[in-house]
Amino acid sequence: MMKCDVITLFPEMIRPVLAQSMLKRAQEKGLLDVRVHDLRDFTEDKHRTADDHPYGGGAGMVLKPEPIFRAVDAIRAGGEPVRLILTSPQGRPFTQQLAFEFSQEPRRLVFICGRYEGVDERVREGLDLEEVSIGDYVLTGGELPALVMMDSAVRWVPGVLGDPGSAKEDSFAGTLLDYPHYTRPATFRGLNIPEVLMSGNHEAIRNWRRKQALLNTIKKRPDLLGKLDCTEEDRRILKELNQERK
Ligand code: 4H7
Repeated sequence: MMKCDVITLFPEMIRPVLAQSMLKRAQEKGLLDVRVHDLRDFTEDKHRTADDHPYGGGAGMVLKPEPIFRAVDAIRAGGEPVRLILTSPQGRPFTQQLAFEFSQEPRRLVFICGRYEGVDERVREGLDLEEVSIGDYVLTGGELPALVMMDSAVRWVPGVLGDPGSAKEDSFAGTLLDYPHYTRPATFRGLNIPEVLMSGNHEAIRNWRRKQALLNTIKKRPDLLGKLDCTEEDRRILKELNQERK
């Protein structure tokens, strides 16, 4: 069971996504619990102000520390231990490995979503939090990264995917890209599916898929091959591929 909290100025960026597809079903099955907290509910002035101008001047606004600390205090008041995550471009990279780790986390995962120019630095100084980034690009807010991390982690919770093998077999689990997939019709606009997939020879199909996965990885992400610990079979297939290229 994965337990999450999201602290955000835009709860409606989170809620409709949680109400669809796998994230919805994971919650219905009791495998995921997400509580969305509107940062404005933790302000104390009549205008419900969550941001303010930066000290030292400059353009844009900064998220005030008090509402964020109050939101975290309110979550902590529930008595469950928490793991605080600030989604930020300055964070350590989010990976399949960290997604798996989140899925196994017994504490509540509390995602703090930054906005505007970011959060007051005392949020980092005063809260024991981890800063995590979904990639080297800038977004207008931390909400999409929080959704990305929850989505990627929940796939690892047993029972969320129909077939327990699915999470493991996907791209990156073994640092290889995926093999090509086909469904009906067998011929579409003159394009045929590979013969082997109709052969009923499961060993040959398994072999073909592994070979295509290796080929895909060589072509699209050669950097990933370095990290792969090759099986005997992989070495054989790689040799075959080398032969075929000559
Ligand atoms: C925390 C601090 C995550 C959150 C600063 C968040 C990219 C990622 C944000 C900022 C995010 C990621 C505010 C800094 C907008 C940049 C223009 C929200 N962007 N931002 N500024 N890669 N933005 O995971």
